[in-house]
Amino acid sequence: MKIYLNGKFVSKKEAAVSVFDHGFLYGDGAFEGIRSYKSLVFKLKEHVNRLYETAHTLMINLPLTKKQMIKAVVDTLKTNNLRDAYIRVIVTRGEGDLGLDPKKCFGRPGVIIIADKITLYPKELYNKGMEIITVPTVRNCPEALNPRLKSLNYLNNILAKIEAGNSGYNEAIMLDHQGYVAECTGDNIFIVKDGILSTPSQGRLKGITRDTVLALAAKTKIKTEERLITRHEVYTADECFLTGTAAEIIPVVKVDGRVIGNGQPGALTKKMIKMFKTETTKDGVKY
Ligand code: PXG
Repeated sequence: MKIYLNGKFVSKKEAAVSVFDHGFLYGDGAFEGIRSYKSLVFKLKEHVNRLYETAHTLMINLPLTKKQMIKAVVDTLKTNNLRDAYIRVIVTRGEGDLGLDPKKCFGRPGVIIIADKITLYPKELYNKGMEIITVPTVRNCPEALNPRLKSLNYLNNILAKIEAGNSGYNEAIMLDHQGYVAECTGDNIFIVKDGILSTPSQGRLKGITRDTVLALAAKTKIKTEERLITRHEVYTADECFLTGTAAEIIPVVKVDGRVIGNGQPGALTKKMIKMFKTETTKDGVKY
């Protein structure tokens, strides 16, 4: 495996960052998780745009232009001879001293690109649907650390993932700071009620898979809503599913012990999975 590290390809063993890197010391950085399907990097431009938006708010000046970043991702895939892959782009503040002041980071921001494989949930769950729970840890309040930032500081999500695991579940719903459904630890959430597809409007990452599903639904005249959603609405939905680059689209059939719909992956969920699959072969950067 060859890893892109600040403009060079190095082996897994050589791919190391300084213990003084603020990405390591403080989670001071940004990342993206991207997939390629049959030599097409799905929604690469959208991922790069989101990465640069996070970096902009964090005031991290990336050493690459967006165009160079796209090329670096593609080169990493080519170097590793991967046609179907999971790509992790990591941007760190760079090396500094032991204070958290980013002004004292004399090093250039670091850019690391790893291309590998990922399986998030067991395969059979995609057919029979997943059971999830709501966990006590609420999603970061937007005014403190906006969930729209895909920062290297994922402790909020990791705490929720631990709570899910402690209770024997793979994934968990996190509520926002006002008690509405926000998202899961690494996925966005959708519900279907009376043919309308709804997803939370606040307190969550603006997922690229989520936006793809919304766009596909609009294209096929399925009504969509981005709004506040309560747990009661999830419990009483006809269908529920999660979306994410790693997860893709996964049906949810039980939430907090409540059966969703008839307890089977729903018709609209299955339709979206099918449409999404087709889309992954179309919309991206070919290599
Ligand atoms: N919410 C959160 C909190 C995420 O981290 C999503 C939603 C879905 O967004 P996209 O843009 O991917 O549709 C994410 C993305 C992992 C992993 O290693 C997690 C994500 C992506 C890739 C890998 O668990 N989360």
